[in-house]
Order: sequence, then C-alpha cells, then structure tokens
Amino acid sequence: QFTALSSLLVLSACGGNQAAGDEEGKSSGGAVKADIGVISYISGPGAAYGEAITNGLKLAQEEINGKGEVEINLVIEDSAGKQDQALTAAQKLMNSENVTGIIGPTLSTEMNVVGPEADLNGVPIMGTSTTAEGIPQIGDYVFRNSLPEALAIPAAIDKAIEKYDAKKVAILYGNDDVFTKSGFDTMKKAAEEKGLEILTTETFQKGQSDYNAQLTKIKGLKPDLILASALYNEGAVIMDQARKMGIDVPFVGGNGFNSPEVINIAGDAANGLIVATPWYGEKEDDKVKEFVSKYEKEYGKKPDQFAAQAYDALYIMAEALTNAGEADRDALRDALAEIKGFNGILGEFSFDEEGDVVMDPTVLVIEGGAFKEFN
Ligand code: 1QQ
Repeated sequence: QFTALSSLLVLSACGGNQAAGDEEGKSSGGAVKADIGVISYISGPGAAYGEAITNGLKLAQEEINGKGEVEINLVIEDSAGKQDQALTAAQKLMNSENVTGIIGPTLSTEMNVVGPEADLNGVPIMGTSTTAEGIPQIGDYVFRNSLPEALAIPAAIDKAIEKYDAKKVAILYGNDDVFTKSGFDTMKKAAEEKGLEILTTETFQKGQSDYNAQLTKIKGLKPDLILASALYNEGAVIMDQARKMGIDVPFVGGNGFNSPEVINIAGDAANGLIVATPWYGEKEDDKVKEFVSKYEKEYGKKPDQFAAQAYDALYIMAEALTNAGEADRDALRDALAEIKGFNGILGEFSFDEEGDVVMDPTVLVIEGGAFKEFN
C-alpha cells in the first residue's frame, strides 16, 4: 500500500528551484513558473491508465520547459484509483501554495469527490480521462479535455449498427463506479433512441473475476451486439470469458476499453471490440507523427489515448499560464475558461461554456490483435 507521502514525486525537467526567480512565480528569464499537481492512478489494477497519463505529461513538460515561456514543475501523486486516496492527494496539493493548478484525477469516480473540494478551494483542476456525465458541471474551477462518453458511445454504436445491421443488444456494466454507470446510462439512452431492442441488462462489480452467470444469460438471448461499460481490467476478462463460452458477437465499449491493456490481457478474445476515441495514432498529421515517434523513443511503446490526452492537457495548461501571465489560481482558471481553438495532437479543441469538450471522435475496432480505424 502506497502512503501519500511515499508516492510524492517532484519532477522538474529544468531542475529549477522556486527561489531561482527574481520575482515570485517568474523565472529570471521572465517565464511564468508554476507547480502543477497531478493526481494519477499509478498503482493497482488500473495502473496502466496512470502510467500512460504521466508519460504523456512528462513528455509535454520537457518540450514546454524547453521553449522557455513557461516553466512547469509537475508534483505527481498516486491515487491508486481510490476516492479516499485521491482526496488525500488533492488536499496535500491544494495546501501547497506553490501549486497553481491540478491535472487529474484519472477516474470520474475520483473526480466526483476531488472536483467539489478543488472548486471550493478555488484551485483549477482538469481531468484528462474523466468522461462521465456532469464532470465540468461540478463547478467553475473544474475542466476536462477528455472526450465524454455522451459523445463517444453513440458514435461507436452508430458504426456497429451500420456494419452489422444490429437490432438486438445486451448491456453489461459495472454498477459501483461513476464512469461505468454513466457509460451505461449513455448506452441505454443511445440504444433506445436508435430503436435497438435491449434483451437484458446485467451488472458486475470492480475486481469481479467470474462473469459466468451474466454471460450465460446473455448467450441464451442471442444478441447481435454486447454493449459493455467497464474499465480495462474487468472489460478484458469479460471479453476473454465471453469468447471462451462461444459468444463471438462484437462488443461496443466506452473509454475504459480504449487501452492497449485490453489486448495485452485478453489477447485474441479482444478482437471485435468497437470503441470511439479522440485519438488515433496512425493519423497523417505532422504533430501526431512527431509525438508518436518521441513517445516510442522515450518509453519503448506506442502512446495510447490516455497518454495523448494528458500530453495535450499540459499544453493547454501551459497556454493558459502564458495567457494568465502569472502563477495565480484565479488567473489560471479564467485563462483556462478562455481557451478556444487550441490545436493539439487530438485536433482542434475548445471548452464550451461549462468547461466541457467539443471534439469529434474516431471509431476504432480491434482486429488481428490491434486497434484499427473502423471504416
Ligand atoms: C472515467 C474514465 C476511465 C476510463 C478513465 C481511466 O473514462 O473514469 O471517466
């Protein structure tokens, strides 16, 4: 078990210290200097999400600090995917007066408790992977740059209907997590709106290892598609057990399934998974190519959606800090709210009036053990 203290890592690509500037919050060269707190899921069953996120952030940090306009010091805390640990981490970061803003936490479940505290304390906070309904609506200081399920899931379902002429679906979701529940609400609403027949709705809990009862029922009802709202760990096991039982229909998943870990865990059983994402690493775009090659060189693997969203998020923070002109929490909040037409590796990005995201998803399918564009 990590303690909050032992998981505190202070990273500074420039090795700068707070006292080096000639004015508080500015370096001697006039750059805005700020500590950005990070709350990330870097230990436990969903640690691959946090690993990708912190990798993306560190890569962006190196580049941003190299340009000299802003100097960002990342103060990274592990939440282990738990609400209480995320809250402890947030309190520690908020109590440090050098922390101007926070990136994270990873899960919507965590943001649901951390977001209101940050808002109350006037600390701007931005989720890079929180996709449940209602996150930016928590308050004026709460933002996200992740594609909400409300945009992702309907796009994936549309594609599946078009490809497979699907008419009947079964739904399976985790009923003890804010994101998996929200994903279920979106799936149900989208299925109803698109005239799909919902044959059954089955539930599971975090850490469950046996899905035999739910899958046996689903198999007997012969759906054309299975809509599954899960984090990668449970999602991959569900697909593996389904394929072993002879269920070979496609799955449609939400953001939780957008991790290469699904393929690492489930192997060939992951084939036939359809997801929508704002990130596609094979895009013919110079910025995307440069990011992918740098990331691969640094970390020895391809970046996933979580790495890409985090990378863009730090650039958005940097742009807001530059526009704010000082390392001040209120000024950063106002500058974040003003971000419009930001051009990152996820394409053009703006916040709407509520701090939510306006973006177009790409639909992917896993075929032959890899995510491919689903055309
Ligand atoms: C959320 C998510 C998860 C998949 C993040 C890892 O989207 O909790 O909102």
